[in-house]
Formats: sequence, C-alpha cells, structure tokens
Amino acid sequence: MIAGRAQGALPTSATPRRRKVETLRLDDDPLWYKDALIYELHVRAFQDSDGDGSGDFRGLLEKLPYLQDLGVNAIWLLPFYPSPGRDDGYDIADYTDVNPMYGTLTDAHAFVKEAHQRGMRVINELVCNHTSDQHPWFQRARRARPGSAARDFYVWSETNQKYQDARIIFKDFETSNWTWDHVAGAYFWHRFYSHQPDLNFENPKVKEAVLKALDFWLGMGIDGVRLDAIPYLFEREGTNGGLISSSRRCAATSIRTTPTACSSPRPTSGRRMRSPTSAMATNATCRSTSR
Ligand SMILES: [Ca+2]
Ligand SMILES: [Ca+2]
Repeated sequence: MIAGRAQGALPTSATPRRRKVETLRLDDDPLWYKDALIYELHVRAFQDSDGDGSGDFRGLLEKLPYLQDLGVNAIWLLPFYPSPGRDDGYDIADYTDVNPMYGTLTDAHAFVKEAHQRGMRVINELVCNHTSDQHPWFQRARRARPGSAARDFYVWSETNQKYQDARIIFKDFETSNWTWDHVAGAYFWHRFYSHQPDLNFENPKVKEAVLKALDFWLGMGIDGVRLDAIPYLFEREGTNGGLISSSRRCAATSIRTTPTACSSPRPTSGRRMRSPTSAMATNATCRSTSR
C-alpha cells in the first residue's frame, strides 16, 4: 500500500470510479509523505470561482475531483496568507488568516475537509524566518521600548556592521542585510528584502508565537508544513549565516521535525530558489509536541 493513499474505493479499469467521496479515508501512516504524490500549487493561480481575476479556495475546491483523478494524494499550498504581495506572498502580514483575495478561513477549512474526504492531504507553506514589515509584530516592535520583549521580536542593532560575513542574497535589490528604521531609531536585520525583517529566534516569545501559528493550522486539519528559509533563522558573528547549529536545533527540536524532516527546495513556481534545505514536518510529529 502506498503511504498517504486513501483507503477504500480506488478506481480500476474493472470498477467504475466512485464519487461518494465520503467513503474514502486517509490512512494513519505517519510516514505518508515519504512516497506521497505531492502537487504544489498557488491558490491565486489555480481556479477563479467568481471571475474577479484571482484564483481562490472555492475554485480550488471545485477542482479537487481533477486532482483526485490525477492520483494526487497531497496538495502543497504556496503562501496564501494576508500579505502586501511584494514577494509572492512570502512576505506574510498575518500567520493565522487567509488573504481576502483567496477567500476566507471558512473557505480554507471547507477545502481541507473536502480534500481529506477525497483522500488527499494538505501541506501549508510557513515562512518563519521573517515577516512583512506590515505585520503587526513589526509595527509594534519598531515603537516598543528597546530591550522589551515586543521590540526583541526582531533583530535590531545600533550599527550596520554586525554579521558582516553573511552574504547578501538578493544583491540585485539590496546593498546590505541591515536597514535603518527611522521609527525605531535603529537598524533591523533582514536576510532577504528590506521589507522582510527577520524575526529574532533568540526571543522565546517568537518561538512561542510561531509555534502557535503552526498549531492553528494543524488544528484546522492541515497534514504538514513546509518550513521556508530554515537555514537563516539565527544569526551568528563569524559565520556566513547559513545553516548554523542553532537553526538546525530550532527546526529539529523546537518544531520537532527530527523524525520526519526532509530537505525540500524552494517551490519551482517561486521567483527564485532561495534555500536548499528548508524542512518539511507533518502533523503527526508536529502538533502533539509543539506545545
Ligand atoms: Ca476569485
Ligand atoms: Ca534570521
């Protein structure tokens, strides 16, 4: 039996395809993702249910029979969260909601439920190294007292000379990994674009907040997450800012991906390959241990 495949009425040449999808169910193999047939897609680009020019969850739900017919048993959703859209949605402004362009949380939930009924699992993409500068956490941090927990949600400095060995990833857009914030009166660190400030994973409150977001989606029934840009979670003087041990530990221990973590490239439909070693974690190993 292929891990992750729905048990029950699988179509064969001898038996008509069954449409009573409620008879399908997911097996409980914790290693389902090992040989799952995963279909990566962007909600925006897949199916537009209301003709407003943007794909949406209702449209995607309508196309589930098509994906089921393809033999897909896991659907990997690229970021669909509220976002200013300056980096294809990888600049997240709210971890626990749906971009209104794509529908509502209710629509997303209905999609997950229907996908499960059709024997398909759902994987979310979670970008946790950084947020959009429009995220309320950053807006709060830049106005918070230096040294406070709210301020330390992000990586601040009085100079732009720290971590000079970390290469600049988007050299065609950025000249430094530091940008001056006139509101905070300090520099903030960003490994990617200057509108994507890095979260400070040295702050336990940040880990707690990210895990809470993770639990939110797993609680909705999401079956796994792809964790973007894991190598860049932590900053260390004298390193190139790559996959240092703290980032490994955070991914493997705090988010508990150790038994099921696997390397995963940046989605091919993204604008560029960023990280050779992002992590995939599944609901079975994640949710019960992340609290
Ligand atoms: Ca639409
Ligand atoms: Ca970082």
